[in-house]
Amino acid sequence: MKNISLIKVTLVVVATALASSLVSAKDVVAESISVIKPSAASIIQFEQLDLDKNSLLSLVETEKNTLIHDAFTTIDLNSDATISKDEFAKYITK
Ligand SMILES: [Ca+2]
Ligand SMILES: [Ca+2]
Repeated sequence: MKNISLIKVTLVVVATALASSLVSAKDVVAESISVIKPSAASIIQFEQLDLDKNSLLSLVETEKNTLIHDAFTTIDLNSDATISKDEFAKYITK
């Protein structure tokens, strides 16, 4: 009987170790998601502002977002009077 309970204890220890390694793996995933998050959020914001869905923001389309609107000429790197997703992402991640 002693042997069986020893095996049980061993199993519990192994299970606990496995569970904690799963938790730490989750933490790593959560960390990498939080690293990706800012640019993902910016793309969602871009798409919300892009009313005619042409993947470009005009000055009028940015009027709802004061920060973007005020920085329009700064964000518009090639000065074509529209903000592309690339220009937007570069500004947000800067
Ligand atoms: Ca647009
Ligand atoms: Ca541009």
